[in-house]
Amino acid sequence: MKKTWWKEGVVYQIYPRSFKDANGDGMGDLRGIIQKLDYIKSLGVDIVWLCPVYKSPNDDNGYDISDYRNIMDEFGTMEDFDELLAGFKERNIKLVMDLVANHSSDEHRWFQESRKSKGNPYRDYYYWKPGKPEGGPPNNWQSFFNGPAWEYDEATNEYYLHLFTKKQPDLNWENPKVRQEIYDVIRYWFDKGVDGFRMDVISVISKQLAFPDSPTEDFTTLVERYYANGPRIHEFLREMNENVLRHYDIMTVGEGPGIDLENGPLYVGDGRQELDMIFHFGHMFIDNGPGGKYDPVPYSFLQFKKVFAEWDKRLSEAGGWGSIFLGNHDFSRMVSRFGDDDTYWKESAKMLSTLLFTLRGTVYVYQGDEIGMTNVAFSDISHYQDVETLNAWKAAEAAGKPMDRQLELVHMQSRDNARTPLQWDSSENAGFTTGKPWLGLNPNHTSINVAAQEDDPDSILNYYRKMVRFRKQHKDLVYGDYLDLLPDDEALFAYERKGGKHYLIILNFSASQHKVPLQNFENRELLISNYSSTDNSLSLQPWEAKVFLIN
Ligand code: ISL
Ligand code: CA
Repeated sequence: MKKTWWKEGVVYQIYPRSFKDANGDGMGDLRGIIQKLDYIKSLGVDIVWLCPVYKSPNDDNGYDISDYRNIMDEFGTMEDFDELLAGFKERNIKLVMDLVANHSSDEHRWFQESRKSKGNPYRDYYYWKPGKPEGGPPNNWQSFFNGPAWEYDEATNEYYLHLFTKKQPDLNWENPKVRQEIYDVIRYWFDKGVDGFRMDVISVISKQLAFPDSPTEDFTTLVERYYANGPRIHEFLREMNENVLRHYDIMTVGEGPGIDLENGPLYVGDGRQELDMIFHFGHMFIDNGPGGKYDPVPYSFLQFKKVFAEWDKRLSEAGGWGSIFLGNHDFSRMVSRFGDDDTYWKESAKMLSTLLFTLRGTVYVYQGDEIGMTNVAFSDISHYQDVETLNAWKAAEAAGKPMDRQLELVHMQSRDNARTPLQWDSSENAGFTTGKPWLGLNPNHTSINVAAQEDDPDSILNYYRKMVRFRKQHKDLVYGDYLDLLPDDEALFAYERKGGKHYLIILNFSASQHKVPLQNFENRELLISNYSSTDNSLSLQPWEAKVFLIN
């Protein structure tokens, strides 16, 4: 397997709005990140992925871009950006940006022109269609954030497509000019010295041009059958690769719903000349019901393990490379979701990080997870800001759903769980801002914060630091083969990693003690555990993690 910096590097994801506010307006900004460069370096990470910082009216927190070559007013200036980039370079940290190219903002100049007239040169930068003869939108597609995926525009008496909010019109990738515009944007940032892109919803950029009505309202089916993996997706990606990507030493990671075991390898397989990595949501959509995340089904631990085993197998067969993550700005907090954020908060947060750092693939750590930040439960919907959460709320109200239950679902699923400001210290605004935070802080910042963990050798923060170093010292944890040993165990996750060296990892996903039912690992040496007092045995305390070297 070919070795590269982006396979070995650990990525730290920054959601700038919630990271650190330098000017007291309550919103994180680039100068805030500059202030924390040494903190980021102290984690030992090699790569930072920065969520969108481009000019944006912020209908979806920067995922609606109105100018791809400028910085959002709230976040600072291009001078700030250049200083930040230089700060990363000085510290030998690569910077990966977010490319949101499935859609722009409706305030982008292209869209402003496009909507003016049917004959405007920018008209076919987007998808415009007349309504159905009997009235209403061109088809029954629904947007990711509830409601129809088409918005009527009076000026020209047509509808435009928006798979996300109506302020995020979908760009028409069929138009070669649009594709060249995007490649130019990519080149612009690479020429500045940026080291790669995470590509937002890249799985849906190629549309089914017949725009068929869907016979089912089931949203998951809609995405899988009609939105994702369109007919020209791989042609577009290959063209992008030929035009720009392959001319730079950079990394790419595509993301998107509808990427599964069958089509995943097509994005990243050896010789495909498309992307380096993708984020699939196999384990992240595990509790999504047919109606999506606000229609949840119970989460299955066996299925969770199976996702890792199957993806590892598929990708290695295809000569592709995986992305390992348990949370990001779109999901609830990993310790609340997969661990126990109450009694075994510390143990389970460390155990989950042990999983992250011992799987094959590039590891992505989401800001705040390194201190075990948890979900928040605001008492009232008025405290929430996320457009997905709010639209789902309105839809539930309109459908006459029980709203107590909906609030519980918001507590469980809202993207704002991951977006509350980073907890730097125990002071009133958690050291995040001197002003009023744009989104409420998690009240537990008085106990869960960076300052409290900085010098505590037993803290989650210092465990992350240790795991980052550990992974670097044991390259077989990056590249070695992966084998799940107990796929049917309801509480234990146990696997081997094998390269030149041989490792056994055993993880307890429960609050009871267990003896791991394995033989043939007699000659073992315990290298890491998340408990301070532990032994070489195969017994595990609640939420315990052990990593052994097998001789
Ligand atoms: O967030 C999800 C579930 O809650 C996903 O379905 C998500 O909408 C999808 O993965 C796309 O996410 C990305 O594009 C969106 C943006 O809102 C997200 O923040 C971004 O990560 C539209 O640009
Ligand atoms: Ca600010």
